[in-house]
Amino acid sequence: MFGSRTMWGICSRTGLRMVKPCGFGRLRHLVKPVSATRVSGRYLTHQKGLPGLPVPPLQQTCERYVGALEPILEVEELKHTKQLLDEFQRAGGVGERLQRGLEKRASSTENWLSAWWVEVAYLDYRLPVVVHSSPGLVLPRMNFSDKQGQMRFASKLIAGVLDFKTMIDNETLPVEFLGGNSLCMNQYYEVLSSCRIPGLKRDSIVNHAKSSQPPKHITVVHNFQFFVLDVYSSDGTPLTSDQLCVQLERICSASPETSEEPVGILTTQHRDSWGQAYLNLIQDKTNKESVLAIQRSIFTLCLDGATPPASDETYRSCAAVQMLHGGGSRWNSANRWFDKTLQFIVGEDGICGAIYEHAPAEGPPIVALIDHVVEYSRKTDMPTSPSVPLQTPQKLHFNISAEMKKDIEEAENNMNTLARDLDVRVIVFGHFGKNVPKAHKMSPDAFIQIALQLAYYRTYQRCCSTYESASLRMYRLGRTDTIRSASSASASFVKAFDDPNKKNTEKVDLMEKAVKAHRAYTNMAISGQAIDRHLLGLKMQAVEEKLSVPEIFKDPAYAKALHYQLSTSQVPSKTDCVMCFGPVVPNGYGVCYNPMNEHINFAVSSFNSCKETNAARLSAAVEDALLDMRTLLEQTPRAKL
Ligand code: COA
Ligand code: HC5
Repeated sequence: MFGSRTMWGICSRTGLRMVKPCGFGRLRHLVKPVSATRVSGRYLTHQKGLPGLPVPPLQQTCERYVGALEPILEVEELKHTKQLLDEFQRAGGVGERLQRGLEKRASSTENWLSAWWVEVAYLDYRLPVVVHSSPGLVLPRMNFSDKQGQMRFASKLIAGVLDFKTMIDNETLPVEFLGGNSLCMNQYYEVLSSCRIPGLKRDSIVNHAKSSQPPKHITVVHNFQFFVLDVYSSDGTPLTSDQLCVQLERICSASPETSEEPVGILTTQHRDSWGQAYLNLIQDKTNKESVLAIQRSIFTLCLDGATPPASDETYRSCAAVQMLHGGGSRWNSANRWFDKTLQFIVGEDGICGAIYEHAPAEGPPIVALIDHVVEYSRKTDMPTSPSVPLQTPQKLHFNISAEMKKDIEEAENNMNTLARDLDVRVIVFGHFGKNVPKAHKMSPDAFIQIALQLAYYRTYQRCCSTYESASLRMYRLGRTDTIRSASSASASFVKAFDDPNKKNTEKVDLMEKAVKAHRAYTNMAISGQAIDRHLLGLKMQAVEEKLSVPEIFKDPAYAKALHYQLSTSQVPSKTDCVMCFGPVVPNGYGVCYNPMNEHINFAVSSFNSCKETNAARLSAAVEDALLDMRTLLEQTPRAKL
């Protein structure tokens, strides 16, 4: 699945291959002005050429499901599940009916899964987006340490995003490739000018890029106060970074520390509570206009105040916390609008990064944008500014009732509890990167995943249900499926590793098998043949057809399979950055990693309220596992492949 197209430039940041000549990028002369929307020809032609997401065969999924359960279930439990699956698949049974329904749906929709997935994974999910859903991204510490430097860097950052936006608007973004196949580019059109809106039971997403008058402003938040900043001049050209810097200075002078209500903190709430508070908030006309201005804005820039002190050693972990939740109400948690799809965060002391609301897109498009911004910000030949007067940035006002004040107080308390609960450890594993597994002819991603399995097993003496994100972007509107990294092969390897009765040759053989099995699962997942989204689809189809939910979904084994104590994701980037997210279960870990050639950045998260988990302990175990696996490979002569 890899490496067949040597003539193309390889984009090491996403692990995806970027191809200029055959993208819609070639037709630069056909460019549209800034307001161009996605409905023009090139983009659509590319999208239409993509295959639709397949519906895997029913029997295949049932068999593979049993295989995936083996390492995490007891024998008796598995026997019970097999019986339920036999009944489910029986000729003329409910499985066949649902499968037919799914196949019909696949033939009449652009993607049979994506809308359901966005609802189930995001819009119906009611825990706060903070920590529980929105990923953070930490950039290397920048070279500034005061307010002036903060504003100068932030203005370059805005200019860099606008430069990337021009490529989106003009459809000159290079198409990405994975294993020789072109990828769906839709997510790039979903991340700017969009926002999540809280509802009472289900949230929604608005995307103003598609409106007849797309927004020309960003929102800037400083000392918890929001401003609208127009970033295009009247002739449609983006403001230069010099001009933007002047505007940011005006914003900072207009927003000293005040006792104004920190309204942004409301977006950290449980979604039902925020949905209710939102209705109250927007009853007031001024508030409604202010909220709309934030929702419509291209993105939000958070100019943060001070952050808790950190040593060089803890810097990246502290920065990850700032990106994920802002550190609580006394630090920067209210200096955000967490519903906003994309928020850039720039602190006073060189700390910078981003957080994004996950519903509209996966990490890779966000990372591609950020890589571009970093490259752009390093340019020395910035365009110079014409000296035209610029409109004063507008402050957004909020009228806060006594009831809203209470909501804000409650949000502050809950946010502070959540901030105290989250533990994040960033480690830069410096001994090797993709180079070592490659030299041993192994997939680096699979090698890292098997090391995670070993680390977990050594810590808990058991395997756990493990999630790794696999991209489905080979298909139109594709999002993700699950690579189940705990397999029978990985279980055999991790159990043998510290067994003194096993020979090294045997251990290496088991390692190879585990790594190969993982890579095989990956290939299966990215080609739409994994099990998790298919099972979800069958369940949703039952709901759609108003049938009772089949027994296989009420089976405790299904709940166990979905209780991911390891929730992991590889997110590569060109820039040496770290991405992070929280655990998805109270007693689990979130592990995000960015494998570079000679080192690997990891962010491991856990909850302090869970006595069994400890991010520092697991990250140390991961380092040991990687090193021990290398040592084993180096010390053991291998059989011919
Ligand atoms: N021998 C030597 N080299 C190998 C190899 C082997 N046996 N197997 C793989 N490689 C090479 C590949 O050619 C590739 O080379 P490159 O660095 O020059 O590009 C490199 O090793 C990496 O390959 P691998 O580690 O196998 O992983 P991958 O890049 O194919 O990525 C996934 C695997 C699962 C991460 C990827 O398919 C995917 O789905 N990515 C998206 C995940 C995502 O969306 N995350 C965010 C969710 S919000
Ligand atoms: C900026 C990097 C973000 C990575 C986020 C990510 O991996 O999200 C996963 C999305 C998916 O559908 O698999 C979900 N996860 C965080 C729970 C792994």
